[in-house]
Amino acid sequence: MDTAKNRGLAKKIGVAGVLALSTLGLAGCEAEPPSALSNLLDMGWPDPVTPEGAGLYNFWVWVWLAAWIIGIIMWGIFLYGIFAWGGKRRQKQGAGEFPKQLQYNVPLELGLTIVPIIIVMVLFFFTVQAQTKVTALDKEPEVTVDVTGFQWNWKFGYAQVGADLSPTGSDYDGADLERQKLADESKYDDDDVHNANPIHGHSMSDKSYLNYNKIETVGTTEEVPVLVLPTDTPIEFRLASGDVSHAFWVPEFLFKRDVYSHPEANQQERRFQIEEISKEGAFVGRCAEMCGTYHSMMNFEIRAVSPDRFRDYMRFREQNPNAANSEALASIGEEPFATSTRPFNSDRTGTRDGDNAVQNV
Ligand SMILES: [Cu+2]
Repeated sequence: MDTAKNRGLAKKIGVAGVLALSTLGLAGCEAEPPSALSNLLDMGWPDPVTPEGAGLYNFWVWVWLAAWIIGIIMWGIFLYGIFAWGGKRRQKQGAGEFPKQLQYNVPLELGLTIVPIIIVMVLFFFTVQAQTKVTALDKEPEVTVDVTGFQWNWKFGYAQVGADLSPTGSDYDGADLERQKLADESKYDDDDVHNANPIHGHSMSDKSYLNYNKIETVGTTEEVPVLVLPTDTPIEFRLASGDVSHAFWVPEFLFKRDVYSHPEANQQERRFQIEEISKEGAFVGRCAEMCGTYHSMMNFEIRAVSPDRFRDYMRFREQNPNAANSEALASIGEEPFATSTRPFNSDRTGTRDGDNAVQNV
């Protein structure tokens, strides 16, 4: 009789495990959860604007659902155990002090070992799937952007633009060879410099690894850099740091990647790709690696515009090399300055009264 009871309990736990697992099993990272579920379970994550972000978002919501289901089952079992087998209740029933003890019940113990292992394996499977999607370098980017983080701002340059979007009508190569040559020359010190070339034979002021482009957008203390990108277009980002470690983070991409000077020396990849930005708009970007005093003010904005307007923007910038980015934005009917964040005065002098917000921007 007792053995039969034990089997019953083991069976119930098994069924609960299978239920939780099949929910997970249904939940590929591609499958979009119902929106009511997302609103309830996304824990405040922003709505993604890239397919890669959507993959992460869906995975996040499904994992929360699985966690809640497993949690509720476990709490149910706890509470049942506490109330059904409590000492007082058993006393009233005239039963012995302890309920049936279940140690050394092999099927139960096997079940309680195998079910969590399967849960972890399923979570791991979908984690790898989502991660592979986000880090894949399998798109053919129409636009390649060089991102350079520095204390405490960003520089964005257009390295390559496909013919369809290019200001010239053919594949556009944005490398600024003149400045690149100057940068290359910084690799080695002159022989007469004291302690020349100390780091792997390179100068301490080596900047040859950075990319320089003809069309660049550089942030300043007064102006948040606005990186203009086309919607519905595969884009590649190449990250580099001019000094310490930073991190490129666009909350609406649900993605961030560390920005290093020499990521390859650390088995890191400097490139990442997105299949597209699926809607127009202004999306704030931030530095997500504590990089010094004004780290928290190291903001930027991605302004996603239609491919046609992107082409017009590129043409304006190509034809007006001395015009400000704000003028180019205005020329395609966009807000000239960042709308998702605002600049912060990082000049130490004159800001001791705590009034750091730059007005009138
Ligand atoms: Cu930073």
